[in-house]
Amino acid sequence: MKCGTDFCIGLLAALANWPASALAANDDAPLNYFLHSYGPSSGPAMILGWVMATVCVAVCIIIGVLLVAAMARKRQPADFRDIGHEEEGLAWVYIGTGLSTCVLFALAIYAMITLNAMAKPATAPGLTLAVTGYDWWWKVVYEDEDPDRRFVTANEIHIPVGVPVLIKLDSADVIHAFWVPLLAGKTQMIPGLVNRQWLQADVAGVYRGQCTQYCGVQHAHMALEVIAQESADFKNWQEAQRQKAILPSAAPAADGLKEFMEHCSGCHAIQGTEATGDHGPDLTHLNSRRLLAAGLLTNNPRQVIEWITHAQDIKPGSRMPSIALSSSERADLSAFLATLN
Ligand code: HEC
Ligand SMILES: [Cu+2]
Repeated sequence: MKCGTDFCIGLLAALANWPASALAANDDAPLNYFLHSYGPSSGPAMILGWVMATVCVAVCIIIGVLLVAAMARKRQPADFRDIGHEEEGLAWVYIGTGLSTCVLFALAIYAMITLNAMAKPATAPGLTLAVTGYDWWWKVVYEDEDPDRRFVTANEIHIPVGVPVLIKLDSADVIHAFWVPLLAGKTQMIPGLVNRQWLQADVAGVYRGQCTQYCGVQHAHMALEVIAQESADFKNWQEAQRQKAILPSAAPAADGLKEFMEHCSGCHAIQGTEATGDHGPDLTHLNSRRLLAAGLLTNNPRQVIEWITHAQDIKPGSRMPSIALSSSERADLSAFLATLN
C-alpha cells in the first residue's frame, strides 16, 4: 500500500516537474509556474494541488455526464406507475451525498498530512534569514551568531542549493505576505509578529517571488528574487556581502560620497560610512543586485540615476522621493554609486 502511494506521488511529481531542466536554465523563471515545485518545501503542496484539481475535474465530468444522460433518457411507461412514490428516487441523493462526504473527508485528511509533511525540513536549516516587508520592498538580514558576520541586503536572496533555509518573516508597516511559488507556500508578514517559513531549492536558478497580500498602491511592484547557487558560489557571494564599502578618496566619486551623505544617508545605509538610515534598502553592495526597486527595473548605472531623479514617476507613491540634482551632482553621485560592488 505504502509502496503504491509512493509510486503515485513519484509519478505525479515527475509529470509536474517535466519542464524542470528547461526552467532551471531560464534566468526569468516566471511566477505562473506555481503548479511546479523545485524543492521539498513546496513539493507536497504541489501534489496536493494536482490531486485536488484532478478530483474537481472528475466531479464536473461525472455530473455533466449524468445530467446529459438524465435529459436524454425518455420516460418509460413503467415510470408513470411510480407517480406518488417519488421518494424512491431519493436513494440517489443519499448515494451522492454519501460519496461526496467520503471524498471530501479523504481530501481533508490528505491536506492535513500534507501540512504536517511540510511543517519542518528533514534536516536542521543550514541558514537563517530575517526578512522584513516594507512598503514596497524587502529587507533581508543574513543572521550569524557572530555579529561581525551578519549582513543586510534587499530584494535579492541568495541561498545554497539543497540546503533548507529558515526564513523569519516580519513587517515594518502593514501586512505583507512572502511568496516564492516554485519553492514554498505563502506566509503572512505581520507587524510585531515573527512568522517562520522554510524553503529549499534543489536546482540552481533564479526564482521570482512576490508580495501576495495587498499592501497599498505599489503592492504589484513588490517583487523579489531567490537565487539558488552551488555551495562554492554562494560562499563567495556571502563573503563579498560581508565586506564594507571601500571609500573613494579622489574626485568625482569622493564628491559623490559627500552628496550621498547630504541627500541620502537619512534613509540608506552603506556599511563603512556614517550612513545608517534604515527607511530604504542597504546600498553597500548595490551593484551586486540584478534588479532595482523590488524587481521593477534592471540594475545598471543609467537606471540607477533615472530612479534617483524620477522615483515618483517610475514607482508613484514609493517611499523614496524624486531627488532634484544638478548635472555635476548627478555625475559625482553616479561615480560614487558605481563603486558600490
Ligand atoms: C525619504 C527616504 C529616502 C531618501 C532621502 C532616499 N531614498 Fe533611496 N530609497 C528609499 C526607499 C524607501 C527605497 C525603496 C523603494 C522601493 O523599492 O519601493 C529606495 C530605493 C533606492 C534605490 C534602489 C535600491 C534597490 O536595491 O532597489 C537606490 C539606488 C536609492 N534608493 C538611492 C538613493 C540615493 C542615491 C538617494 C540620495 C540622492 C536616495 N536614495 C534618497 C528611500 C529614500
Ligand atoms: Cu503587498
